Amino acid sequence: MLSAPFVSKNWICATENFDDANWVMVGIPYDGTCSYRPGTRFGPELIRLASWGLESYSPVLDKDFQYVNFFDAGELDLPFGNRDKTLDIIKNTAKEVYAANKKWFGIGGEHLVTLPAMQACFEKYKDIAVLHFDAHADLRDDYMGEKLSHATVIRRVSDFVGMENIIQVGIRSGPKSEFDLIKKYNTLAKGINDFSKKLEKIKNRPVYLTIDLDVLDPSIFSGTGTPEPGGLSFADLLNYLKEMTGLNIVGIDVVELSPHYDLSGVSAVVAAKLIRELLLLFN
Ligand SMILES: [Mn+2]
Repeated sequence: MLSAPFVSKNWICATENFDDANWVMVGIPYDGTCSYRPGTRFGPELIRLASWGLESYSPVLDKDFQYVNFFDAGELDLPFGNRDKTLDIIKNTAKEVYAANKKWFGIGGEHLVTLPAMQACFEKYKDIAVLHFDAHADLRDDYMGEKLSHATVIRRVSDFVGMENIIQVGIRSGPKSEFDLIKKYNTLAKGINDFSKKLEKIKNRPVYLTIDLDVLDPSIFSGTGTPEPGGLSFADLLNYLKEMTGLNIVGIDVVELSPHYDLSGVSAVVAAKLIRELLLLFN
């Protein structure tokens, strides 16, 4: 055996054993429908790299990441030019995770990767509720004629989950038609108190949490394809997540890091730290 230390390719603190894990982390390096600036295909590998700069202890949560039981499956090898086949591969992988009675933790990639994962989740949990953090509503019925796009993903999710089962946080950009839908179904939390009230209604149900990282303000998260000023701070976002303590979270994804738009590399670190806190909160 060689005695020098080697750096694992996997996430820091990930368990080696799939069978023992509660959560399965899957990198999904897909950015085929990005409407403005592509690059999210590089998100998962740079987040994984950034994870090695994290401490395993979170002072805010007073918990240590070493005791979180998650398996890092690595990155899916996807046929980039073929959207439908890509979505099939993601869905089948998520189905395997749910069939093994584990929870899905997807790392994008663009936001469309949420759709097949949530379809797989919905096949197992019919009464799923969805928590959606994003700067954008993603409620368009089509984007330039395309029904399947990162700009339509939550609308497609609503097709089977129902608009009344979606709670949104941080939405601050979109056409009036999207905001009319938001008002009609009262999906958008107006601050943290309203968020808590909305959570009351779903506290006994399985929940899928999808976080588009552009919900954060571009001043702390510039590495994304469609940045929107006026977003949450990291502390704001954590406060929302802490409100969710005790919920039955059965799936999570964190999407839309496009690391090369942030030359400082800070955005990948922000994403990695957020993922650590999510796993600590919902382990
Ligand atoms: Mn977005």
